[in-house]
Amino acid sequence: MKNTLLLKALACKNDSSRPPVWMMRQAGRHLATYRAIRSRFSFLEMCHDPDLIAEITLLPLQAYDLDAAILFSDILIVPEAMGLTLRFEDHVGPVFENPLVCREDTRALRPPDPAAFEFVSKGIKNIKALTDVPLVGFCGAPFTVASYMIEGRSSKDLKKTKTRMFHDPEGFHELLEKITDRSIEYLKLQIESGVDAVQIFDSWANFLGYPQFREFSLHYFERILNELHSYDTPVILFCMGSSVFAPELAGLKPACIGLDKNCSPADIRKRIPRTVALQGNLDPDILHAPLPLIEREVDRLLDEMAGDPGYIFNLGHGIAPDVSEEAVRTLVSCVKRRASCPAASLS
Ligand code: 1CP
Repeated sequence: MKNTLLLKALACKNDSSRPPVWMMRQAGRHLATYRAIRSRFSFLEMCHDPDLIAEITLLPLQAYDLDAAILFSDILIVPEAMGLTLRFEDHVGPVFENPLVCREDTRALRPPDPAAFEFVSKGIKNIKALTDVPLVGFCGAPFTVASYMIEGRSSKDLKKTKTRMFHDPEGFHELLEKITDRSIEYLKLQIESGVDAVQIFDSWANFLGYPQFREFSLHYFERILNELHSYDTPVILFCMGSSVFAPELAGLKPACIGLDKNCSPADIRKRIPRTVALQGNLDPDILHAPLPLIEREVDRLLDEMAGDPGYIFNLGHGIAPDVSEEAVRTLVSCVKRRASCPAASLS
């Protein structure tokens, strides 16, 4: 591997004058090359085909000078392997035809099948043969994945999920346990197939109150981290809500915490051990701003975290589909410009 900047930052040992840069949802609809492939295949066809997985994962690396690739796949591949029928509708997003409405539905979920994720394993091997930048694998956090399995589609309030959680906590834990088992299996397969780091996305953790976050999300992060411990592969925990939950996440000793947009990373750093890397957290909507404003905000974040050997530049959530490639290119070149500046030390 030629570009090791991400791995150095994940180890909190990046002594270069700039942080590594990659972006959540970099391999998606904002790219013209992605949309061209998407016009020929359904989203699930793309997710299930190892050659397309590799081709799409590499698209953002061809468009921008990034320091990491993220596997092209989706968090909902896990519930699909558990027996839910998934489709992606234009203008709607993911839809499960048979969402979980009661405890019996959870008990009827399909048992583990070692061959279920073979296409992902082949996709990862294809990618690794084609690139020398680190590859980030991922899965959804059990709480976020459970919310899709219960709601059946994207939801603005997670009302069904939280009602189920409060009315039948035991049944809800039963579901979270099952998702956790399959997620561990899925991440182990990704690691054994060659990914260099993994990220767990708890995109809807911000819907949880503090005690519920501890009970219904943090506990399952801990189970996953314990299971992956022996691999030595860095694990990044990303939460919407991490600006509040970061100290709890740090207590699990992940390699890195992905921060949402609602905090100052330098403030969070004061409360997080120097052995845990921080990733984030530019507001993704800044990519809709005029280019000089994008540069100003990227510079502001770089100044804030200058000299931190465990900092990774990223957004606070994923790139929106209607962002221009010019905006993303501006962001990346602004980070790369720092390569010629001397490293400042963090006070
Ligand atoms: O129609 C299309 O072309 C599909 C668009 C698309 C893409 C490109 C979806 C549907 N998923 C993806 C890829 C994807 N999803 C990646 C690939 C790599 C990359 O980051 O570039 C990743 C990491 C995900 C993860 C994912 N899927 C999350 C967690 C991250 C986040 O953004 O919060 C979530 C919540 C999903 C569910 C999902 N899949 C797709 C959509 C539109 C959604 C979200 C729907 C919603 O807002 O509820």
